[in-house]
Amino acid sequence: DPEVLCIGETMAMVTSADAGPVATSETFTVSAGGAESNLAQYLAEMGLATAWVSALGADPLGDRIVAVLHSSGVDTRWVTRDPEANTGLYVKDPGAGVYYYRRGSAASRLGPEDVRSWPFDGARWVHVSGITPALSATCRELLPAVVDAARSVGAGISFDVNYRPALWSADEAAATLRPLADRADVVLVGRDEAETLWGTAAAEDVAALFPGAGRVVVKDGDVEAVEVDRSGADRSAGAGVTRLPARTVDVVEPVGAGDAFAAGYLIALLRGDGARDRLAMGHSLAAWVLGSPHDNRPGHGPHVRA
Ligand code: KDG
Repeated sequence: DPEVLCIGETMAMVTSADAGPVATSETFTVSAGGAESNLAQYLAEMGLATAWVSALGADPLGDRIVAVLHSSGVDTRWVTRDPEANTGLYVKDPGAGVYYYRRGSAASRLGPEDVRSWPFDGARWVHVSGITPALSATCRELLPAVVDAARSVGAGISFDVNYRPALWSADEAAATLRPLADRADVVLVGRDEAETLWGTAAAEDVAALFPGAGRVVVKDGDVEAVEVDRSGADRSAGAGVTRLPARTVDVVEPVGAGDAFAAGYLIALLRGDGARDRLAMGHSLAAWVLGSPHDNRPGHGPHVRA
């Protein structure tokens, strides 16, 4: 049974093969794009029994996503295929940004009742992100149910804020995401993101937004990452604050760096590393993906070989 569950939407990701604009490129690659499944791939490759749990359309793009995740060793047994909805699509246009075609997607039709069929028994850790509540009204009810299920089996919860402005307003996101983050054991948030949503940027102030969360990690791009840890038995001694500068890298494409950081941090946390090593592992995986045009697993390439 899986020890880690990563729950959230993955879309078919379309990128031009020659890095040219979508409007004129002739050749495209299709891979899997999803914050939570990006993380699942790193964890699986590090040897953790990891399941990505979600829904896809009963379509060939859904088959392709399953194939990509399989090739990284991710357990996809709990991915349902919805015959009445499509797999979401995500198009990257170099220089111009990303375009979503995901409204009404199979994953957007997930809801709190789905949690009952997911493999929480035996899970040690559950990872979710702030993208999910932006997808639909039923998805908004999903995360509280996931948190309840994780708590009921004693699993830890990580929550990556992942504010996506294309999906909802900052006001709505700020109000919805704060109580969810407050219930997590680990909150990962970008300094810019915290500033946009809650008008707070200093790590200690950001951590104070989520007093219920054991550890809050604030990532300040190419500057540093800061962990505020209030989880220990020495809680009375106050929060432990650890800061670690980011690595210097030539950035090829930043998409996916947050997922890589989160994966590195969690891999280190789950194997019992201390705060400095948790941040260092986050920076390492982030640097690796920043220097590559891919969203995840640089070196593996976006293609699935049959
Ligand atoms: O973190 C990278 C993700 O943004 C990308 O893979 C797509 O999950 C995605 C999203 O919803 O933006």
